[in-house]
Amino acid sequence: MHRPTLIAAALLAALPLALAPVAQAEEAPDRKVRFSTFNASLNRNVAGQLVADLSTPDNVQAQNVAETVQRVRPDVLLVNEFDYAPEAVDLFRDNYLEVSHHGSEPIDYPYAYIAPSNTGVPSGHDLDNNGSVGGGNDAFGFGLFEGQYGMVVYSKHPIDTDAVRTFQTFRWADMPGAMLPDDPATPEPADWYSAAELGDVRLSSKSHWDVPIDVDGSTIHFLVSHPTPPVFDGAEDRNGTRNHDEIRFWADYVSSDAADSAYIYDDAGVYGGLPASERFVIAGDQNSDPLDGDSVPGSAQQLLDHPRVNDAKAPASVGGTWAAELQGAANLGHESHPRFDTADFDDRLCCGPGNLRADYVLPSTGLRVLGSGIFWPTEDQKFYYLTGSFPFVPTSDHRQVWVDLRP
Ligand SMILES: [Ca+2]
Ligand SMILES: [Ca+2]
Ligand SMILES: [Ca+2]
Ligand SMILES: [Ca+2]
Repeated sequence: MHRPTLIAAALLAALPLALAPVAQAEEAPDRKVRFSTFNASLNRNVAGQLVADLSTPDNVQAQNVAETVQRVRPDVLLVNEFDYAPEAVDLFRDNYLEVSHHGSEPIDYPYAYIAPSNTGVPSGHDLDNNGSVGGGNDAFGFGLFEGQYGMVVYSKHPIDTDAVRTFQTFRWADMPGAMLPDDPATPEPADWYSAAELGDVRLSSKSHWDVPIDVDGSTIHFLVSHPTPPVFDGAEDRNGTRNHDEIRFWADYVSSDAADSAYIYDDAGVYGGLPASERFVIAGDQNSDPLDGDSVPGSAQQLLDHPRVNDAKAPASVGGTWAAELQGAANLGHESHPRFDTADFDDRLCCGPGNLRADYVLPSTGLRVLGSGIFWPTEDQKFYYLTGSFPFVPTSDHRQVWVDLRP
């Protein structure tokens, strides 16, 4: 209906002023594909609530999520924190994405992919060692019900669904040199989990998916996940170590040395990683800032410093710097520059890590980066009502992140 030039002009007019120069300087009228990740907080407290909320067009938070996506207008999008419910995929399209909000242009995604998540799936073990079995902490991934905090991919380009690989059931202990947590109360190393538990414990707190996207006739592998936050545990750091290894999974998967990924098997039992000839984009809330927060040191660097990953034009925003200065407290002790922050967390020194770079879109070195950005307006910019400032959270505590590539 619209020529690309008109869409680009409308987009530039719609973007906050501070973000526009990124797109303006880099925008090419043809041959551009925008990959994006957004932890949208479309999780709910009980099973079925997300479907109920999306069954009408009236949920204000879902409207805000959809409008954010419409303002950023990615071609390929990962949504983290979207409770697993296949019917919710269409409901979000029909009642929110394909509807105008505050004058936004509706957006169509003809293709989508969703699959089950480890969250809330009972493991049958006492994984948090509190003396009883059951509840979110003893599930294969933390969740109050099956599929809470899941994820979904939307795309304007065809998804090769038959070639998708999922790694939901891959066992943590099958990763060579896994950073298995240690019970500090016993002399034996790496013994937080019993041998029986390690026979079942899965690496992925949600799932890891390799989703091949057909962009103008050639494939880009969209490698998506949502590693556990490295907190909500004890001295054994079972979540910190798991976060590290969930990130490591993709580092091994894309290694140009096939020996590094030979141990990996998918849910269909097929072994091996991504051939070195393939192009990819790693995306998702990795729950790990390179320098700040509670990660095991070096966790994010496994990807940022990877020889096959290009982070040279890292997404940034003016709003991240503005928010860190306004909110102060924990942010004052941070080492990462706040323009790279993607999440507006609790800043109080008692209670939270402050703002972090948590959400990443990381292309392979074979893809040319045309531009990138983070949707984080300052208070005087047009779309501030979509992001707010902690503790005012109208949409999500995370910001949408994108990278533009020459396919
Ligand atoms: Ca327990
Ligand atoms: Ca021990
Ligand atoms: Ca904050
Ligand atoms: Ca920060």
